[in-house]
Amino acid sequence: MTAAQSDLDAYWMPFTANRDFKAKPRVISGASGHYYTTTDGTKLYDTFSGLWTSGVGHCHPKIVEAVQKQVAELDYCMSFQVTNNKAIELADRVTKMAPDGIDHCFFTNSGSESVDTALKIALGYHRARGEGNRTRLIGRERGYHGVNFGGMSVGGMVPNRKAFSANLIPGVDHIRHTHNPELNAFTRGLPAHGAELAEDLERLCGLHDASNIAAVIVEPVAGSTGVLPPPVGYLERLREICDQHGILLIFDEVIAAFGRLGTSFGADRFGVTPDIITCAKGLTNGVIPMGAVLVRDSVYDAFMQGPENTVELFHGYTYSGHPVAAAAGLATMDVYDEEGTFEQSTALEPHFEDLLHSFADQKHVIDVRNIGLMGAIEMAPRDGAPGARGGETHKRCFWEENLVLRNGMDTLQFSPFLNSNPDEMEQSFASIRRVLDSIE
Ligand code: PXG
Ligand code: PLP
Repeated sequence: MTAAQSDLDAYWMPFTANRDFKAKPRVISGASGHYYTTTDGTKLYDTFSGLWTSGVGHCHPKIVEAVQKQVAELDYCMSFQVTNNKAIELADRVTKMAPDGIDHCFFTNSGSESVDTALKIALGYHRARGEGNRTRLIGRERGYHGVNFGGMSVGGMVPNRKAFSANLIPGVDHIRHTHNPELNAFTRGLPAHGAELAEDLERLCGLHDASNIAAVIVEPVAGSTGVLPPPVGYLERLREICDQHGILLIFDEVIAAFGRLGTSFGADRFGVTPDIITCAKGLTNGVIPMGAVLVRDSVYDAFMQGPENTVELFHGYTYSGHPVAAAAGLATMDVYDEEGTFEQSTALEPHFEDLLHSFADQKHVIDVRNIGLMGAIEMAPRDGAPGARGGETHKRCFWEENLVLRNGMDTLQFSPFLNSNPDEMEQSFASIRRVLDSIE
């Protein structure tokens, strides 16, 4: 091992081929705006805004300043029985941005925690209303809801579930995913075909009796499994079926919230309001970890019964509503407002869409899909080596083009900055084309 490699050895990297990375490491030690800097001083353009996370760019001065000020003013305070001014302010601010009727906010530290919190709230809600038999949770194939036991169980990513199969939580079913390349390949925006897949929820209501089902959780646009926008009419139909049967609808907006679709929430873009929204990432621009669960008044009110001196929900984290994270969140919301970030995102969408679809006739490309500033270019897998073509593209972009590009197997995924410079975005796609031109 070289010195650099042995230094890395202690660190077990998440969702990474550790040995492969450590055999030839290149480590990021700085960032500014739309670029990272590595320990050897190389600048890398970030095509994925962190992991769909840093929408207004890295080290935004306004957020940095707010964090520096807060950490010197109130670094931490107990989150149970007492609270802090910044958490209160951020809950108020975010619920005012949320769709009408969603007026309460529970803080977590990540998307995974938000999802597990939302599932527990759904179960507690039905129990508080005397429908404690509603315990079944419904997810969707190809969904990603984080890595904690609840989120993994309602999730539908096979590699994430495979090793833990016997220990997934019981009482979970999945509706079918909506990806249908035979009918919808190369769609710009929402696919025309597939609204009828929402009827799969009716099938599960028939199988279990709807009176046993607590909640359905879906990403409005499936992100991690390669950007799958919902078919026209699909989310509306899910909402109708949930209303008909008293089932809570949860939108997992860890990616979709805060401007990624040009709106405050994915719910706004699609005109469908769920009962619960989970978010994280763009809540603080990734600067300090934080997530949130936003709930309808009727959900919150169901808990607010009984003696007033009793705890209504036996759930919470040491760091729920952390003051430094909340200060980062408040500064992030200021940036969104002052810089018109969501309008910037909306304005970039057509250009981003054209750039993506200019790859439609590139060698190996079998589908291109996009909505908002979420996009995917899917390549055919190599015979007997699924993922190899995507992995090689990622690596060559990293080393030859100084570009951080995300691939999920053979699908290249894109999450440009909400305030991207169009020229830089174009140059990044030119780099990717150079690499794809020479990939077998
Ligand atoms: N729900 C959704 C919809 C997500 O996208 C999570 C939950 C979990 O959040 P945390 O903060 O616990 O990671 C996510 C996270 C990718 C990628 O490459 C996506 C996520 C995380 C890492 C990679 O698409 N999404
Ligand atoms: N494990 C132990 C032993 C703890 O004391 C706590 C919190 O007090 C936890 C886990 C949970 O940690 P957190 O609240 O940061 O999620």
